[in-house]
Amino acid sequence: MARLVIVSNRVADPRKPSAGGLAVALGDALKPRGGLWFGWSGHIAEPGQADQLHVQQAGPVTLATVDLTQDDHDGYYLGYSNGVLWPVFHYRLDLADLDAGYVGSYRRVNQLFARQLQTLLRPDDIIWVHDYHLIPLALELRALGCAQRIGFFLHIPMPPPLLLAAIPQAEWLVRCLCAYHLVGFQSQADLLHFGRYIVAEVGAQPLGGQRWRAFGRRVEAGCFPIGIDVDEFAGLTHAPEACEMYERMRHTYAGHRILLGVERLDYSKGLPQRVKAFAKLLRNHPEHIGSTTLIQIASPSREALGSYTDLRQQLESLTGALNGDYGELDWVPVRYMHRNVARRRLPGLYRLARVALVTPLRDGMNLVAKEFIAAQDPADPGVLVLSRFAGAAEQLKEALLVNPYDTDGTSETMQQALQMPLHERQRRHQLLLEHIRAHDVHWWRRTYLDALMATQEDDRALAPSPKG
Ligand code: GDG
Repeated sequence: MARLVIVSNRVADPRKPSAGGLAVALGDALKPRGGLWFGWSGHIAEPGQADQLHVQQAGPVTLATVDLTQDDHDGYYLGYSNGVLWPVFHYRLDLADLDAGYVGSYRRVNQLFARQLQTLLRPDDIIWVHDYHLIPLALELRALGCAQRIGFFLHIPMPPPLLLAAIPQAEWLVRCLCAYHLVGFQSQADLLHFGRYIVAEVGAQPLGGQRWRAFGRRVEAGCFPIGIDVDEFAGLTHAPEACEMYERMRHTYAGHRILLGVERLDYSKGLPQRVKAFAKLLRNHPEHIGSTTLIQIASPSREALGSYTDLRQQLESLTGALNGDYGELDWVPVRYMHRNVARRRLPGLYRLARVALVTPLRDGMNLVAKEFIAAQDPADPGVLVLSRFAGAAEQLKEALLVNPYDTDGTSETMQQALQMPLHERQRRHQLLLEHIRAHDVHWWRRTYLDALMATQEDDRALAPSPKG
């Protein structure tokens, strides 16, 4: 049986408890037949040591990593991946550093990855590349003569053609995507944007279904919404750490109703808009004053980038003002925490919340929405308020969907969620739980890999042609 090779920016040891749900799921994909997981080590190389490959065995899984020089890390990771691709793919042209010249580092790191990975590959390996940091990897591997079947999955949104076109290297990026056998997206909207771009902007020839001929090669795309490991997460909910968290917080917030937000502190997640909507809720429905609290966990993320420090200041100023305006000596409206909460404790918080606020301005999928559903007590479940701009909104129709830019609408939906009768909460939760169970992370992985294996071989290689 062919060996599976997973490539992602970061590599996690799937045996470690700190590994997140996705790391565990990818690790699980590798375990049955043994496999290789390749990526950046997370370390900056000592001068002259950047090309070293670190290989270790984690059970049946081989973990192979490389270090990056400070310059390459800054240009590839902070600069191009998170200063250009992340903002544009989340529709934020205003935050993109389009002319800073980071593309050279981005390409160099992808070439380094290709060279190092090639030394470990077998002819019949199946390679699965993850996310926006590594879009050019297949093209670079092909340039080295690798003919293996290679698939790509984009975890973040695919922007509409005219937004993507604002990136000076847009055509090169799409050419890179066309070097994969299969390009996977989170939602139908993303898939549609990709199809429109390659037909309208690069003249791809439609071959029927989600197949095209572009740049002299056949490319196939599909929609594969990522899920969570529902059973694992439900299990965590009953583990001692989560139970202890739940009991402690239940005691602390006795008699209060909790609205909860949990995410990385990222401008795509709509945090300032959420705080403004909560302020409107307190203004328009003063019965909540003294009895309803918003707990907002905003875990630190990409703090070396100015757009993230600006967001932090904006959020802290809004939170401070709201607490000043509405707080009482014995009640603080917003409990804001700019720290990470241990993964094993999170389900206790989810279970405590009457309402989860998952209101990103744009999000590829959003796993917090699914974790919240999995952690609920079916007899007394909380309500999910979900942005229509999260990929998850295509699937989770029984959530209360909101437009997070509409502060009044979002605050009224918070009110509806807080007042929802038990039978309606139960009905919605049951349908949501059935959906995330039927489309869990194992389903996602199987469906994607089956589709990758079913793609037709293409005999025409692509010449690499970097532009930019
Ligand atoms: C990208 C895409 C897509 C959050 N705070 C803490 C914490 N988390 C965990 C959550 C969840 C994960 O991080 C966040 O996943 P999301 O899906 O919500 O968002 P991104 O990080 O932006 O992920 C996204 C995803 O990739 C997968 O394809 O859904 O659209 O943007 O698991 O629980 N975990 C811990 N402490 C925290 O404070 N331990």
